[in-house]
Amino acid sequence: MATRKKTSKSSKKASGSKTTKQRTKVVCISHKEDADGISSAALIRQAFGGDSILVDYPSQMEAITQASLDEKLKSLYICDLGLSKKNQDEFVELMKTLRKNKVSVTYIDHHDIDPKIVKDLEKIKVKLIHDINECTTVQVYKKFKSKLSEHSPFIAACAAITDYMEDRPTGSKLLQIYDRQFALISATVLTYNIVGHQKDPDYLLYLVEELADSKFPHEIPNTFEFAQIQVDKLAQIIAKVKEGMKTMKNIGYMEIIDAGASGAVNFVLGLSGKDVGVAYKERVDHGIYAVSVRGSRECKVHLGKIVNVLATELGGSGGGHDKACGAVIPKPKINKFLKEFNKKLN
Ligand SMILES: [Mn+2]
Repeated sequence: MATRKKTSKSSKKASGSKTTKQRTKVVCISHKEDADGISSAALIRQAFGGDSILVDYPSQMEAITQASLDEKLKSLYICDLGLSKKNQDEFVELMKTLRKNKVSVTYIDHHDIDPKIVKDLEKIKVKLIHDINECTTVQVYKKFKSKLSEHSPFIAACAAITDYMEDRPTGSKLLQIYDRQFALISATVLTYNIVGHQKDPDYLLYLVEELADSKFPHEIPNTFEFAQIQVDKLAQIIAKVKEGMKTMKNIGYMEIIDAGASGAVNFVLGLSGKDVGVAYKERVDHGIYAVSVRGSRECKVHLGKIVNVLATELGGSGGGHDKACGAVIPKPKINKFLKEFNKKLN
């Protein structure tokens, strides 16, 4: 196992100074579940230093709240974390508090956003970098290119690949710099290491540091070996999905027991022959289901918008992209969610 560096680059406490509350800290809160979130955190770290805080959707607001209470916080970057009907107003309120305290806030994202929230954020001068047509890391790269290393477009290209956005204007240009197969294998190995380490926050932070340090995924020890283990697990999931998947008129769906829902959902989509696949997994301690949804190329509706509304109606939350999104649904409501979702796709 490689030696991991200390995770904190933040400035030391000003010793002996009696003028308190000097704001010096740079913090980036980013999405921990995929290569776009991890790579965004890496490029922000490369450009501005500071601390990285990696979160999933259920813990997003809590993390922003915690960071906003830090009296040393000077500038906050929030990356690849989409908002939903459930949390968007609370998000604006938190931003207001931060702005009152003169904290500089940059919000960089590519998920669907309510135009009203855009206005609210612009009004309080949150720096909003938002384009639904490029992944977050590509937008970070474009915006802060002058502060980034020669290696950074490679990180951005990998993030674009894993977010299915390597065909977009900037994403495709960045990918063209590199050999396609080299970028694909790097992005994929990176993704498998991220997905397989969701319960190891130190490892995820280590990945952020190594990427910020301009390392290729293959230069980080054991990444390919680890990816091979993940690939084998996925092969086993294929067999399970073939056995356990069910269908309604418009969806294929399956409850996942011993793997991640997001790892299984593409197989549910593909093997069901439907245009929409749903995989869900119980979060045992929370009384909720984590739901992953994917649409085929033929799927013409915006799944993220539908799921955002439906999940909120059922007391959960959700949202995301047109063909890839997620939700949190209270456990007793999962069947209702599936039925209503199927109906809305008519
Ligand atoms: Mn993303």
